[in-house]
Amino acid sequence: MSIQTISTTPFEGQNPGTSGLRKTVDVFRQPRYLENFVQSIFDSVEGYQGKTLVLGGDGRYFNSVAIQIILKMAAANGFGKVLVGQYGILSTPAVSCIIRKYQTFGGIILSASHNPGGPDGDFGIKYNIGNGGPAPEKVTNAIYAQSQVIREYRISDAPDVDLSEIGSVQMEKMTIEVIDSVADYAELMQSLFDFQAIHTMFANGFTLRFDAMHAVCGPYATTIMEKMLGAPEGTVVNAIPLEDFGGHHPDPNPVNARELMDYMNGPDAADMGAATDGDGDRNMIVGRHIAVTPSDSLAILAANATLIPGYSKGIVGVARSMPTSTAVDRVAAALKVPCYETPTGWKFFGDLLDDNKITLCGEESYGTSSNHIREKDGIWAILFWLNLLAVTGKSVGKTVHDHWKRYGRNYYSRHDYVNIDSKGADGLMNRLRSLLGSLKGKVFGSYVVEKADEFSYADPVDGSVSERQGIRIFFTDGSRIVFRLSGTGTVGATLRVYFDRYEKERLDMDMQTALGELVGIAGKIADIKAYTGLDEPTVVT
Ligand code: VG1
Ligand code: CO
Repeated sequence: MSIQTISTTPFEGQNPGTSGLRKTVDVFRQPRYLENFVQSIFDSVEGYQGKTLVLGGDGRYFNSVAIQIILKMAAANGFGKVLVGQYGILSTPAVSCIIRKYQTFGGIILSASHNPGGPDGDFGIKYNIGNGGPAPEKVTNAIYAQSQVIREYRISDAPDVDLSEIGSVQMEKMTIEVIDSVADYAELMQSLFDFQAIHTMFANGFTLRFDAMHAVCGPYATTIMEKMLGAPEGTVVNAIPLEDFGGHHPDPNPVNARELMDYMNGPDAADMGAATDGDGDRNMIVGRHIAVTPSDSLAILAANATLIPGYSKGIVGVARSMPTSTAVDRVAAALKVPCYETPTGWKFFGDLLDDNKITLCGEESYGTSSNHIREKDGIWAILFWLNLLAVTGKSVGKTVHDHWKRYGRNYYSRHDYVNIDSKGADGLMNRLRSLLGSLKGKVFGSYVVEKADEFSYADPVDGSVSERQGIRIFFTDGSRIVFRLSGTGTVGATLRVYFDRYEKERLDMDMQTALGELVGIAGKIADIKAYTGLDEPTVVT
């Protein structure tokens, strides 16, 4: 065994987006591509000599190849130890949990999350810091800068390590400890929720259908739901992680989790349906004939937090990403706790959680979590709902309707125009930017523009400013349209348009009917068809 120093030259575009570096497998498979990025991470952080790194991924294609390379590079760069999930499997929330529990230096997650996998799909890599959360922008900017001037990387020529057995092996001066992928995470869940109450609910015949979408949560959900909580075998479906997720987008929304939606709208619907994404940080909650919007889910969890053991003392504050609906704002106001509005992406919640400004946070993109870790957490959200239903005895549907009766309802939808031409997307945003000054007071049908701006965020903890985080048009009735470009795609550009309309009294309108006029206005103001070449959005959630 010896350590090699290999000369290299930079690759363009190794710029981490909303959540790590994501590219097609083809791009990642180029010689030196992964190595360059990993060395750039190590070169951008200080003080890791002799320290511990957590390493794992969602099991997608290229995961096992990448893990071996990263182990050899960690050994060559002087890490003392790597905690790696058995078979290289760790969900994103499990990595966050393990970093925090063992107070490691940081962690590397191999995943492109909800993006499709397989040889023709996407791959991704994300660095998390010692608080367990995604590296903040100052770190990701440094990694990118380093990737553009990199000259060499270090790697051991040790043979590949067998990751199928739990236990320790040595590589150079570094210890590699293969750990159970589920145990630490399951223990954390047990410390937050009333497992006994949920167990009793299942024993009394409550039914759950958990769709793991052939992604990382299969083993976690099977252990927690079926073994620990006594849900019947078969509760978890699509439970075996596959390298290509069975050819589907492992994205838990009503469009991509069609199978679950059909089941929950059919005659055999379970009491609750749930799904998680590629790396286990997203969740979707479904009741019989009702899908809970993620923005409502966050608001409902906040409103009921004191019913859950881990949050029985109440919450100190909440945060949501800017495009997320304002449903949680109303709950925060009623609880008299602050509500923070952050740019899209979990990395912006880290400081607020570390500084104890918030307890719960979430995004419209099917992400919710709390201060228990520093990532969004799919199984956590599902357990929160199960615990809530076990305590109240209500159905999912009644829980949602009761919430609307008390707080009013935010009709909410997101329209995605996927893989459009980048020039067109930039053109659309630039034109909107140029219109901002002239929109105020303009009348569109029954709507009047109250103000329009471009969101920028100053982190209240460290003062760092993130600009150009989305264009917002507010109307006098409190409705809102938001435009932003995705930072997780790998081909062309993706335009996201978010619609949010609040109604105090009219609680049972059809979603697309309630938002129809706003959708038309967005198309008109942004001239979406001309810039994207699309008559209709690609995905509506
Ligand atoms: C999307 C979502 C964002 C989420 C991010 C990562 O980003 O909108 O809310 O945090 O994905 O989620 P974008 O830039 O494409 O809109 V995950 O589960 O893919 O890591
Ligand atoms: Co994810």
